[in-house]
Amino acid sequence: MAQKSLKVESVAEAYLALLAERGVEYLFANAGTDFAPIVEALAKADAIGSPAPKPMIAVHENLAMSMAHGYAMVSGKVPAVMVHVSVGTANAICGALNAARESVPILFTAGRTPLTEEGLAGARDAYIHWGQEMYDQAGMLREVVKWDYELRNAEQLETVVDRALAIARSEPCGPVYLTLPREVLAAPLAELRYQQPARRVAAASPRADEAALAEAAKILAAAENPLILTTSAGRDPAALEALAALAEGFAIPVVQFSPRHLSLPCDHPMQLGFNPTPLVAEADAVLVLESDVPWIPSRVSPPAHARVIHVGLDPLFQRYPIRGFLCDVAIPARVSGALDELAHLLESRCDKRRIERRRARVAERHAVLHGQWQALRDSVRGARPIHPAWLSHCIEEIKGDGAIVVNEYTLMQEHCGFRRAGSYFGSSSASGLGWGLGAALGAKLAAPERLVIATLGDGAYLFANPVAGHHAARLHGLPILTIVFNNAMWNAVRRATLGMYPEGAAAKSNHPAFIHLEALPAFEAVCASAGGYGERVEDPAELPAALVRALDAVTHERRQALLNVICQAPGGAI
Ligand SMILES: Cc1ncc(C[n+]2csc(CCOP(=O)(O)OP(=O)(O)O)c2C)c(N)n1
Ligand SMILES: [Mg+2]
Repeated sequence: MAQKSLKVESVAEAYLALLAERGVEYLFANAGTDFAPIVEALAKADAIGSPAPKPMIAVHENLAMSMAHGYAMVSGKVPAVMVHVSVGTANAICGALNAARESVPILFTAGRTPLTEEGLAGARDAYIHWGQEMYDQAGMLREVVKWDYELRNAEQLETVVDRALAIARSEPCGPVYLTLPREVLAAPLAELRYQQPARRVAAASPRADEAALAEAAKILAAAENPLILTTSAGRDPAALEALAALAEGFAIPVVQFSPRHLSLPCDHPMQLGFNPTPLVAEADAVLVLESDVPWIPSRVSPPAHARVIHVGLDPLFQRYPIRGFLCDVAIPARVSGALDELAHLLESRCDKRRIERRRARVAERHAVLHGQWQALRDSVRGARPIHPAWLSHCIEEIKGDGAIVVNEYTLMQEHCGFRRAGSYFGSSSASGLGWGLGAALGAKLAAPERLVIATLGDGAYLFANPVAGHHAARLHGLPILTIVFNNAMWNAVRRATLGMYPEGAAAKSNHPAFIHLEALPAFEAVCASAGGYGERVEDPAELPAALVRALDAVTHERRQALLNVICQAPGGAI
């Protein structure tokens, strides 16, 4: 435990130095007049070589948040984001919602309009300094973040920064929000004194309660048809192996519903796909691992006699207003540890013959399911417009095991397999569109040696503010491959309409409102305009070669690339 000190001239310098000392490597930012002391402090840090996070410009706040999100989810470190007062915060909230629901730790900060009208250094000196002030700037997002506060003076700096980071890093992790008034940042300060390492650390993750685990083991051992459902077990990298071992050892099938992380390798014998509906209906015990929505109750629910166990860092998802999934045992725990202990408990309780009978049944289902997927791929490989299953399969063929894929909606995982922990990331359950492009850039920043692919719908791409995204890729030297599944529509809106009104007027209309996206710009030219490689692909036979060309630009020329793949939207008439 050491008391350290650093010569500084302002609170802003001390603040930035402390962030760097606490391991915050990057400050993703979109600036305004509130940034003057930060700009000054960064220039000084640069000139004299004092510690500071690396500044990363993003020309839209949603991009800054998405880049920070992608960086945090791949690196496991906490990034800082800073935006311009009330208005910048407003633009960033969609990104904060995404990060909050995915438990992604971000130190989200914003300037405050100068509080004083004259007198102090940093006091108001521009027209906007009145209109941008709010009574409660943090009120806009208090429901979203885990904690918010305003830095009021230099004396509290270390406590405030350490508390912000400790709360962001304590499970379930998530964004915290700190406002930084201009006068406070500009205030003179001669020395930063701080403890290194920090004396206010994050809370350790919870370990499963023994009695609750024993109850869970009893339920699973007694079941004929147990089922594991997960969305994000793989957020804990050790969970992939633990889940693979438990599922295989006790022949329990696994469905990854709406996965945001890879939780089980695609070729695992217990991998039964991505649709829980048929299996939930037959299960007599369900083990839900890190899943906010394990099934859709209006479609299916476990039979009344089935017992349901939920395991996760917050198995009740306490920040969700309503969530009524049946739950007989709820175990707050890191999934990998809980699964290891559960496997140990099951070892002595299970009936080996029953397990082997089940293994044979699951193998049959596995073969049928994988056969159906293969048959679909075979039937659509020549389809024009290109079928998303064929595109997904072609991506699997080129990506290699080391790639990171960031998917906003459109990649079909049954046709594009993943094996390694941390190789797949899906969009947040908050589903704030416009995340994928920025998140892929942040992932590349965290893992520059790995191939990073963003798979996006045409809608998701447009929401991402593509000019800003391609600019960031070029400016920060982040050569990613973006693949747009361009069906020229918001198919999600179409599917929702057909689902509610299968025989309705919209289903019969040639041109229902708010579904088709006509007159789309040439996405490949948008990427090319930022120095990237761009290509439009319409011919399914040409797709593998186009992917190789794009990959070559990314890996050999170290240029970003985009394939604008003209796709069909399967399922439904309009
Ligand atoms: C910020 C935001 N606005 C609107 C929506 C509603 N929404 C969900 S999916 C979707 C369409 C996505 O289009 P695209 O990416 O092209 O995928 P597709 O539905 O065509 O497969 C929309 C508009 C949203 N999720 N987030
Ligand atoms: Mg679309």
